[in-house]
Amino acid sequence: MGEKNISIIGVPLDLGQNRRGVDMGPSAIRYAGLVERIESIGHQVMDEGDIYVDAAEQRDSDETNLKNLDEVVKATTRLAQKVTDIVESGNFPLVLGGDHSIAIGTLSGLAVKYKNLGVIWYDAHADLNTEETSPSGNIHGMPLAALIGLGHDKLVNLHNEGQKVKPENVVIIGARSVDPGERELIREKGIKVYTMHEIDRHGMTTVMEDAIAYLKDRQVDGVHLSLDLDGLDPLYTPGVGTPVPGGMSYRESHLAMEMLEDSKIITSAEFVEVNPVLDDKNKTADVAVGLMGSLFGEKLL
Ligand code: EXY
Ligand code: MN
Ligand code: MN
Ligand code: MN
Repeated sequence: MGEKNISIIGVPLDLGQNRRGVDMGPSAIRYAGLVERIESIGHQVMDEGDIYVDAAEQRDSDETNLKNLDEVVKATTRLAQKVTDIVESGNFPLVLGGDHSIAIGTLSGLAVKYKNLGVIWYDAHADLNTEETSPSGNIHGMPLAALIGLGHDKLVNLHNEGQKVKPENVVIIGARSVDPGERELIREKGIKVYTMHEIDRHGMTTVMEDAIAYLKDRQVDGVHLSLDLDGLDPLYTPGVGTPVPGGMSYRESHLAMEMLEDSKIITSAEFVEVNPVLDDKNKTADVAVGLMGSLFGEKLL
């Protein structure tokens, strides 16, 4: 594994959803020993602190089915600029959530450099809702829609105008809770999705081999891993805001990370939805740090 220069950014944002506590995700992950873990593998690590997040005037106000829109836009805009700076400095951006709405900032920042970026969305959910289709008005269920150019223009045009990610460059892995509007969008845009059914039928090895080959065929100029800890089964990651039973196992997830490391295709990553308030001790943050270890080349032997 070539030594990397990794820049860590925390995003203590919980305004993209309703359950308090996920703003403490970055602290929980640091407390789980992230910096030491990655340094022990031989990488250079720079912890660049946290993005400032404004307090919400009317938290969860949902007159527009886009709760806390302005505060989410402000925080993700700051994040986008920071990610652009990190990428332009030549470092590897490692973003810590915070709820999954932060991905709008991360990927908007990456899109300044990567014009044909691949995205691996490791998640129980598709996160492809818009204000028209969302059952909750929570923006953490909308990032991928906004990034492919659909939804409120403050989200779609964040940091720079228009679409940041092409739908044909997206691979969703682990989906098992997909809303009607999202299903329609997946069919309409032909988005590649490996649900838990495919993972059960074919196994994680085949799914990851196919996903990596698919993205290579797309001639992507980088691949971003957006890993939502609720993609794993809640048995392993109970500290998440929207747990869904029947998820990916601890070992399936490590195998996925090990295969991504082996492929050398990953150019940036974010780990989101760690909520220590809902957790069993710091178990979910511990799992997140372990997965990052595998993603950055930690070996079992
Ligand atoms: N699909 C549901 C919604 O849009 O409200 C649940 C979304 C959960 C999103 C979490 C981040 O993955
Ligand atoms: Mn998600
Ligand atoms: Mn999710
Ligand atoms: Mn979630």
